[in-house]
Amino acid sequence: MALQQQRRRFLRLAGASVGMSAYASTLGIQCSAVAGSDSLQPAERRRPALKEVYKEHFLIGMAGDLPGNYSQQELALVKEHFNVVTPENCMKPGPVHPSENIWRFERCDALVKWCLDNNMAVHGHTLVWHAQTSDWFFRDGDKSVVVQRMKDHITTLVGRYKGKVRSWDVVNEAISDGGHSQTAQTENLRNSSWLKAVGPEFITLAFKFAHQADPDAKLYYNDYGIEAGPKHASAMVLLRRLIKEGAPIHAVGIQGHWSTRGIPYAALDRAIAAFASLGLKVGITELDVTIGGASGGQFGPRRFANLPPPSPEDLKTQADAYARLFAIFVKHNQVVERVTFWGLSDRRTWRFGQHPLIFDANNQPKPAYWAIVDVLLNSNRDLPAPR
Ligand code: 9MR
Repeated sequence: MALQQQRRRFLRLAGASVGMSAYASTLGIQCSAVAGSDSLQPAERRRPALKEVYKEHFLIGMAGDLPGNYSQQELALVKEHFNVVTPENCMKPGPVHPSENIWRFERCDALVKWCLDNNMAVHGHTLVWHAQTSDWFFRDGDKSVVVQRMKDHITTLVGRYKGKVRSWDVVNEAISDGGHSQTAQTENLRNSSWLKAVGPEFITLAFKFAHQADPDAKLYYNDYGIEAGPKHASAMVLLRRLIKEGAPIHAVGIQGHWSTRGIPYAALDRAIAAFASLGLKVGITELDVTIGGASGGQFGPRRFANLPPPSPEDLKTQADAYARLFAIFVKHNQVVERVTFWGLSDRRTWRFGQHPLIFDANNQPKPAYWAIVDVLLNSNRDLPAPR
C-alpha cells in the first residue's frame, strides 16, 4: 500500500475508534483505546468478533467439514467469529448416502456434535442436487421408485438431525444457466436426472418431505446467479409456483460466488426485496469474492489456481466490494437472516489461489474483514457510491 494511502487508512481507523465506542458498547463489544498514531496498524486494533458486530442483524456463518482436519488455530477462528456452520461436503447425497443401503454419517455426526458443543447452529447442505449424487437414486426405477428413494433419503437425513440442524438447503441449483428471453419467462430448469425422472414437481416434493421430517427446520431453495438477469426472473417464476403448490419453503439462498470484476449490486438490492415480496427470507449462503477471476457457481476455474499474491490495491478493491455488499445486507436486515462465507480462509476455500475470503491463508484478517466490521462500527468509512 502506498505510504500515503496507508496513513489515510490508519487515521481513518483511529478516528473510527472514537465514534464506534458508543455503538460498540450497545453491542457488548469492548473497544480498546486506539489512539491516533502513525504507527497504528489494523493488526493492533482490537479485533471484534463478526458474530457480535452483526448479532442484531443476521447470523454470520462459514462452510467447512468441521472439525475434520482443521487445526486448533482454525477451529478457534471459527469459534471466535461465526455462529452458524454449513457442512461444505459431508452432508451432500454422494458422500453421505453413496448407495441405497449405505449411509456414512461419521463426519456429519462429528460436525453436528462439534457445533452443538461449541454453541453454533448448523445449516444442512444439501438434500437434492444434480451434482455429488450417486446414480443409484435413478437406476432401474420409474417415477414412483425415484420419488420413494428421494423421500427415504430426506426423511432419514433430516430426521436424524431433527432439532439439531436449524435449516436446510432442500434443493440446490435447479435452474439452468442458459438464459431465456426476458419476455417469455420460464423456470428454465436444469435438465438433471431429478427433472428427467420425476418432472418439475421433484422440487415441491422435496420440500414436503423435509418439512414432514422436521417441521421446525427452515427450508431453503439455494442457487447461484439468481440475483440478476434471466436467472433471477426464472427464480421468481419457480418460487411462485412452489408457493402455489404448497411447498413449505421459508427462504431463498443467494449463494454469492462473486468476483471484484462484476458484482451486480443494484440487482442484488432489488432481488432481496423481490424475494421478500413473496414472503420469503433470504440467506447469503456461499459468499466469496475473488480478486479478479470469474464469478460463478460450482466447480471453480482451476486455471486461476496459480495467480500471484494480491497487491494492496487488489485487497482494497476487495475490501470495498465486501463493504458494499454488507451495506446492502444491513439495509435488508429484516429479510436477510444469515450471511455465510464459503470456507474459512484463503487456504480453506474451493477457489484456492483467488484469495476470495476475509482471512488470509495464515488465518489473519484481511482488509476485507476490517471493511465489513466498519460497515457497522465506523459509519465514517467512505464507501463508493452504489452503481
Ligand atoms: O466447496 C465445495 C467443493 O469442495 C466441492 O469439491 C464442490 C463439488 O461440487 O462443491 C463445492 O461447494 C459447492 C456447493 O456445494 C454448491 N454451490 C457451489 C459450491 C462451490 O462449488
